Amino acid sequence: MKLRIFSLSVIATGLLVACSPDPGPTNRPANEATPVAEQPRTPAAESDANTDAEPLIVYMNRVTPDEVGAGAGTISVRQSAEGLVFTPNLMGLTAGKHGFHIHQNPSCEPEMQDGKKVAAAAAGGHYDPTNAGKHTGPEGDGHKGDLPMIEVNSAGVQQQVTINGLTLDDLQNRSLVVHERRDDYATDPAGDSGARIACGVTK
Ligand SMILES: [Cu+2]
Repeated sequence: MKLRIFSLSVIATGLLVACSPDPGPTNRPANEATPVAEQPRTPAAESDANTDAEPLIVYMNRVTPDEVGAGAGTISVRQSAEGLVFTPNLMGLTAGKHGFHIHQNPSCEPEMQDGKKVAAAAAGGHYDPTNAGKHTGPEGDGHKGDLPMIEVNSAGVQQQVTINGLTLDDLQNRSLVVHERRDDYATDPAGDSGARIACGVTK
Protein backbone atom coordinates (compact mmCIF):
# COMPACT_ATOMS: atom_id res chain seq x y z
CA MET A 1 0.00 0.00 0.00
CA LYS A 2 2.68 2.48 0.99
CA LEU A 3 4.62 1.66 -2.12
CA ARG A 4 1.56 2.11 -4.29
CA ILE A 5 0.73 5.46 -2.66
CA PHE A 6 4.32 6.51 -3.10
CA SER A 7 4.42 5.46 -6.66
CA LEU A 8 1.09 7.12 -7.35
CA SER A 9 2.36 10.36 -5.88
CA VAL A 10 5.52 10.04 -7.93
CA ILE A 11 3.41 9.50 -10.99
CA ALA A 12 1.19 12.42 -9.98
CA THR A 13 4.23 14.62 -9.36
CA GLY A 14 5.70 13.36 -12.55
CA LEU A 15 2.52 14.31 -14.39
CA LEU A 16 2.49 17.73 -12.78
CA VAL A 17 6.13 18.25 -13.64
CA ALA A 18 5.51 16.91 -17.10
CA CYS A 19 2.41 19.05 -17.58
CA SER A 20 3.55 22.34 -16.12
CA PRO A 21 6.74 22.82 -18.15
CA ASP A 22 4.96 21.87 -21.33
CA PRO A 23 2.58 24.82 -21.52
CA GLY A 24 5.40 27.09 -20.41
CA PRO A 25 7.82 26.42 -23.22
CA THR A 26 5.06 26.24 -25.82
CA ASN A 27 3.52 29.50 -24.59
CA ARG A 28 6.76 31.39 -24.24
CA PRO A 29 8.18 30.83 -27.67
CA ALA A 30 4.76 31.67 -29.08
CA ASN A 31 4.71 34.93 -27.12
CA GLU A 32 8.26 35.74 -28.02
CA ALA A 33 7.85 34.77 -31.62
CA THR A 34 4.92 37.12 -32.13
CA PRO A 35 6.66 40.39 -31.29
CA VAL A 36 9.94 39.25 -32.83
CA ALA A 37 8.18 38.41 -36.07
CA GLU A 38 6.04 41.56 -36.07
CA GLN A 39 8.57 44.11 -34.91
CA PRO A 40 10.88 44.03 -37.92
CA ARG A 41 7.92 44.00 -40.28
CA THR A 42 6.28 47.12 -38.84
CA PRO A 43 9.26 49.51 -39.04
CA ALA A 44 10.14 48.13 -42.46
CA ALA A 45 6.62 48.77 -43.69
CA GLU A 46 6.66 52.27 -42.21
CA SER A 47 10.03 53.18 -43.67
CA ASP A 48 8.91 51.90 -47.07
CA ALA A 49 5.88 54.17 -46.85
CA ASN A 50 8.07 57.08 -45.73
CA THR A 51 10.50 56.55 -48.59
CA ASP A 52 7.72 57.05 -51.12
CA ALA A 53 6.58 60.29 -49.53
CA GLU A 54 9.99 61.36 -48.27
CA PRO A 55 10.07 65.16 -48.21
CA LEU A 56 13.12 67.15 -49.17
CA ILE A 57 14.21 69.17 -46.14
CA VAL A 58 15.91 72.43 -47.08
CA TYR A 59 17.90 74.07 -44.29
CA MET A 60 17.59 77.82 -44.56
CA ASN A 61 20.02 80.46 -43.32
CA ARG A 62 19.72 84.13 -42.72
CA VAL A 63 21.67 85.94 -45.43
CA THR A 64 23.25 89.39 -45.35
CA PRO A 65 25.60 91.28 -47.68
CA ASP A 66 28.43 90.07 -45.45
CA GLU A 67 27.71 86.40 -44.93
CA VAL A 68 25.54 83.32 -44.84
CA GLY A 69 24.39 83.72 -41.25
CA ALA A 70 22.61 81.71 -38.60
CA GLY A 71 20.11 78.96 -39.27
CA ALA A 72 16.65 80.34 -40.04
CA GLY A 73 14.63 77.11 -39.92
CA THR A 74 13.58 74.74 -42.64
CA ILE A 75 11.35 74.43 -45.66
CA SER A 76 10.20 70.91 -46.38
CA VAL A 77 9.13 70.10 -49.91
CA ARG A 78 7.10 67.11 -50.95
CA GLN A 79 5.52 65.86 -54.14
CA SER A 80 1.74 65.65 -54.21
CA ALA A 81 -0.90 65.08 -56.87
CA GLU A 82 -1.39 68.87 -56.97
CA GLY A 83 2.30 69.57 -57.48
CA LEU A 84 5.10 70.52 -55.12
CA VAL A 85 4.06 71.43 -51.60
CA PHE A 86 6.41 73.72 -49.66
CA THR A 87 5.98 73.77 -45.89
CA PRO A 88 7.99 76.63 -44.40
CA ASN A 89 8.98 76.56 -40.75
CA LEU A 90 11.11 79.67 -40.62
CA MET A 91 12.20 81.91 -37.79
CA GLY A 92 12.42 85.66 -37.64
CA LEU A 93 10.22 86.58 -40.61
CA THR A 94 8.12 89.74 -40.31
CA ALA A 95 4.35 89.34 -40.62
CA GLY A 96 2.97 89.67 -44.14
CA LYS A 97 3.89 88.27 -47.53
CA HIS A 98 7.40 87.51 -48.71
CA GLY A 99 8.60 86.84 -52.23
CA PHE A 100 9.69 83.20 -52.54
CA HIS A 101 11.59 81.71 -55.45
CA ILE A 102 13.73 78.87 -56.68
CA HIS A 103 17.01 80.45 -57.73
CA GLN A 104 19.35 79.05 -60.30
CA ASN A 105 22.54 78.25 -58.38
CA PRO A 106 23.19 76.03 -55.34
CA SER A 107 24.84 78.81 -53.32
CA CYS A 108 23.70 81.39 -50.78
CA GLU A 109 26.98 83.30 -50.56
CA PRO A 110 27.14 87.08 -50.97
CA GLU A 111 28.76 88.46 -54.12
CA MET A 112 29.85 91.78 -55.48
CA GLN A 113 27.31 93.45 -57.76
CA ASP A 114 27.88 96.95 -59.15
CA GLY A 115 30.65 97.52 -56.66
CA LYS A 116 28.85 96.40 -53.49
CA LYS A 117 28.25 93.12 -51.71
CA VAL A 118 24.74 91.72 -52.11
CA ALA A 119 23.14 89.07 -49.90
CA ALA A 120 22.91 85.61 -51.52
CA ALA A 121 23.83 87.04 -54.90
CA ALA A 122 25.66 83.80 -55.74
CA ALA A 123 22.24 82.12 -55.95
CA GLY A 124 21.88 83.88 -59.30
CA GLY A 125 18.56 84.69 -60.91
CA HIS A 126 15.30 82.78 -60.80
CA TYR A 127 15.24 79.20 -62.01
CA ASP A 128 14.28 79.61 -65.66
CA PRO A 129 14.92 76.38 -67.60
CA THR A 130 12.85 77.53 -70.57
CA ASN A 131 14.68 80.88 -70.80
CA ALA A 132 11.35 82.69 -70.51
CA GLY A 133 13.29 85.70 -69.28
CA LYS A 134 10.36 87.23 -67.39
CA HIS A 135 9.00 87.27 -63.88
CA THR A 136 5.25 86.69 -63.98
CA GLY A 137 4.50 84.76 -60.79
CA PRO A 138 3.42 81.18 -60.15
CA GLU A 139 0.43 81.30 -62.52
CA GLY A 140 2.35 83.01 -65.28
CA ASP A 141 4.40 81.88 -68.26
CA GLY A 142 7.72 83.22 -66.95
CA HIS A 143 10.34 81.75 -64.64
CA LYS A 144 9.53 78.27 -63.39
CA GLY A 145 11.15 79.36 -60.14
CA ASP A 146 8.39 81.89 -59.40
CA LEU A 147 6.66 80.40 -56.36
CA PRO A 148 3.60 81.54 -54.41
CA MET A 149 4.53 83.97 -51.66
CA ILE A 150 5.16 82.83 -48.12
CA GLU A 151 2.54 84.46 -45.93
CA VAL A 152 3.39 84.95 -42.26
CA ASN A 153 0.71 85.75 -39.70
CA SER A 154 1.17 87.91 -36.60
CA ALA A 155 2.14 84.82 -34.58
CA GLY A 156 4.89 84.00 -37.08
CA VAL A 157 3.09 80.98 -38.53
CA GLN A 158 3.59 80.41 -42.25
CA GLN A 159 1.16 78.89 -44.69
CA GLN A 160 2.02 75.99 -46.95
CA VAL A 161 2.34 76.90 -50.59
CA THR A 162 1.66 74.56 -53.50
CA ILE A 163 2.73 74.97 -57.09
CA ASN A 164 1.69 72.91 -60.06
CA GLY A 165 4.02 71.90 -62.87
CA LEU A 166 7.18 71.36 -60.83
CA THR A 167 8.71 68.18 -59.45
CA LEU A 168 11.49 67.55 -56.93
CA ASP A 169 13.83 67.16 -59.93
CA ASP A 170 13.46 70.90 -60.56
CA LEU A 171 15.01 71.47 -57.14
CA GLN A 172 18.21 69.56 -57.77
CA ASN A 173 21.24 71.77 -57.14
CA ARG A 174 19.28 75.01 -56.79
CA SER A 175 18.53 77.33 -53.93
CA LEU A 176 15.36 78.53 -52.24
CA VAL A 177 15.26 82.22 -51.42
CA VAL A 178 12.87 84.24 -49.28
CA HIS A 179 12.79 88.00 -49.85
CA GLU A 180 12.11 90.81 -47.41
CA ARG A 181 8.90 92.07 -49.05
CA ARG A 182 5.90 90.92 -51.07
CA ASP A 183 6.33 90.01 -54.72
CA ASP A 184 4.26 91.92 -57.29
CA TYR A 185 4.72 89.08 -59.82
CA ALA A 186 5.50 91.61 -62.50
CA THR A 187 8.57 93.76 -61.95
CA ASP A 188 11.75 92.20 -63.31
CA PRO A 189 13.75 90.56 -62.07
CA ALA A 190 12.28 89.69 -58.66
CA GLY A 191 8.90 91.35 -58.38
CA ASP A 192 10.21 94.31 -56.34
CA SER A 193 10.44 91.97 -53.36
CA GLY A 194 13.60 93.54 -51.97
CA ALA A 195 16.65 91.92 -50.49
CA ARG A 196 17.23 88.20 -50.12
CA ILE A 197 16.84 87.55 -46.38
CA ALA A 198 16.82 83.75 -46.08
CA CYS A 199 18.36 81.18 -48.38
CA GLY A 200 18.92 77.43 -48.50
CA VAL A 201 20.71 75.20 -50.97
CA THR A 202 18.78 72.22 -52.34
CA LYS A 203 20.56 68.96 -53.13
CU1 LIG B 1 14.13 85.45 -55.39
